[in-house]
Amino acid sequence: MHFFTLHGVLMIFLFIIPGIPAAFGNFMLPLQIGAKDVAFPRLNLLSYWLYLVGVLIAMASLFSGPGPADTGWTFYAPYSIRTGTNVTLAVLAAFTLGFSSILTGLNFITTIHRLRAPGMTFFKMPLFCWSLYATGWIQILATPILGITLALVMVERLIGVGVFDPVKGGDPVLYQHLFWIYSHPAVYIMVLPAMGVLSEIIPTFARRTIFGYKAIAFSSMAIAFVGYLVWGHHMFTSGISDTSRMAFSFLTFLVAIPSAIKIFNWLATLYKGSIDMQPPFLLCDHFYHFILDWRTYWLGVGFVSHRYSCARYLFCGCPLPLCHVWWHRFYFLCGTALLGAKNVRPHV
Ligand SMILES: [Cu+2]
Repeated sequence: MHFFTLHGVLMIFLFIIPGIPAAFGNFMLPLQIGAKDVAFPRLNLLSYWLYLVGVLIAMASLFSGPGPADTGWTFYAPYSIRTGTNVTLAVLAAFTLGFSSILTGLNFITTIHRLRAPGMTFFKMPLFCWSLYATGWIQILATPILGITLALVMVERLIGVGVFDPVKGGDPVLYQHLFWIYSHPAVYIMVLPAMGVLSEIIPTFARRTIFGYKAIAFSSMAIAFVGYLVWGHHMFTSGISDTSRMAFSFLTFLVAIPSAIKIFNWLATLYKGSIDMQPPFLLCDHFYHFILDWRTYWLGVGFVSHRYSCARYLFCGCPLPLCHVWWHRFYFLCGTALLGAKNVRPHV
């Protein structure tokens, strides 16, 4: 479990979340909207230092005290409250990295609202900026919830206040609600910027203007919004009611609509394009396979196997549903975000 926690925490908080927005967004956003810099350069620098401090704390949590956390990257209570491993430092690292992420989102949203060059209206912005804009709102609205939740874990571990541990009168399912209210939208912090990259690369290498510009722009916003409503799909086996399960399943399918809007508009952009098979384009193609697999998975196999595995879990205690979450994280998320990130390079 130490290894999986390490892998999860480093991959999610240190790499995929800041990856495209912090590394590429900072360079591309001002360039693409004709600004000299982001709106708050000093805050930007603070965000960088917070990231660095968060990384150092995460590293320190591996080598100090009672050894690396063994909770998994989700820090589920009550285990995360009770385990003797170094959860407090690991959680503090995620807390600090969260601050860095919030400041980046704040900066990008202000930059887009205030620093667009004259004539650069919202609907003239490149689609990568739209994706950063949608991502920024998630970073601002969702990340604080994670921050507060992790702070409560620290308080409970250090002072013993009963928030999540039932022995102290706390509620462990509350932890899952709070965690996933952030962590599902965080899926879109990771993938929306990658989708923005695709919306730039595909028209460039198909040598056509993007098909359905406004639809793609709005679909980013729609994904960001609907992403807040689906957290319960991570809790199908936590004892939530059948009604909640149905509602969260339905809402989760809703996300497929704006995602499919993107995919079909990309396809329409490729149609009759004069495609230049350069490496960035091939990586987009690969991304396509990831995301199409994902959608097929949700709509077909996913739904059936999900119900089946939930039932198995309820009746025989078989932890198969976990495989679903693993798949979601590692295959889809890391796959698409990484391929998106690899795409960012100067156009030929
Ligand atoms: Cu989710």
